[in-house]
Amino acid sequence: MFTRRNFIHTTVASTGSLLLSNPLTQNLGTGVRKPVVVSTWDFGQKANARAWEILGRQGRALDAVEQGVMVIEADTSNMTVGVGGLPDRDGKVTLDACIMDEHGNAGSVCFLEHISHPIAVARMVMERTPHVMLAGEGALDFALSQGFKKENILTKEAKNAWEKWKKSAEYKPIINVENHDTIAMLALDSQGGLAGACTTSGLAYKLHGRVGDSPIIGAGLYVDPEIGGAAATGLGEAVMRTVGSFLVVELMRQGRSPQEACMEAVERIAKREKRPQDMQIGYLALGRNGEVGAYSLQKGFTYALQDEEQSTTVAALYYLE
Ligand code: SD4
Repeated sequence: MFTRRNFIHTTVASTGSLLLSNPLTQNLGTGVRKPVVVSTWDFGQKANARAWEILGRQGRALDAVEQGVMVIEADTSNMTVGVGGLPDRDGKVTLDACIMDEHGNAGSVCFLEHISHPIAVARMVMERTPHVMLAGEGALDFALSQGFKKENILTKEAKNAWEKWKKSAEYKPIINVENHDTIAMLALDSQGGLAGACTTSGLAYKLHGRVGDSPIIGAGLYVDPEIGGAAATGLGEAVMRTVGSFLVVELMRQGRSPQEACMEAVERIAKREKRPQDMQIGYLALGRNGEVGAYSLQKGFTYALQDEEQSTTVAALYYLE
């Protein structure tokens, strides 16, 4: 449903950029906007600022997305990404991340412990191994072999939160984790190169061994250099069941705008899931012309955008009232 609040917010935020996709503007853009970077949630603005330091001096989108999301991985004040992430129900912080470059190459790590920058390890998997994905102890061994150091990434605050949770041990996904969550970033550089990155500690208090959508190429992130990129945040199981980010990009290939593609992918989940009201899913998409789309199942999903004209956050339109 399009609410008045979202309508106003999106309209204001899109002033000055015809390519910022929303129902008012999505068909008006004809040129190419680059460079541009978008990322999930309000905290994406901080990550975009770092990415922009690279994009603004004609750097590579791949470097921008890696460096950008690393800002959030290093930030102990958020409890959903990198150091400071909330642990699983056994008290272990296990991280998932993936990255794709402007040629469609991909690298990923999942179920990785003790390393604060899983995105950098994912990039090394892409660039230094013949593989796409490394998991668990193998991913850790690989990281150590590449010079990463084993760290304690369970902060006191996260440990305390887990101790408190253990008293009731009630497990249910939290719909919007106080508006900061998985960070996924998509960037288009001044040469037209597209890249994406996604990194998370996953669902808080998940079963030990659980891996979400974020490190799965095609689910949490997908970049097709010819078409555009898409990324997901929210309940990974629902995204994985529909191969969400790949779906968004494929819909764009068939001619949907990034906005229309995100909407269709969310609607598919809303129709398939038994209790969509109990979960949140947000998609963010970037076309290769710099057009942006975003849509979520419920109210609350925001994304951050930076281009030559603006650095802003936008409340995404959403499906359920
Ligand atoms: C996961 N998709 O592990 C991630 C978590 C997330 O908003 O994005 N939450 O399922």
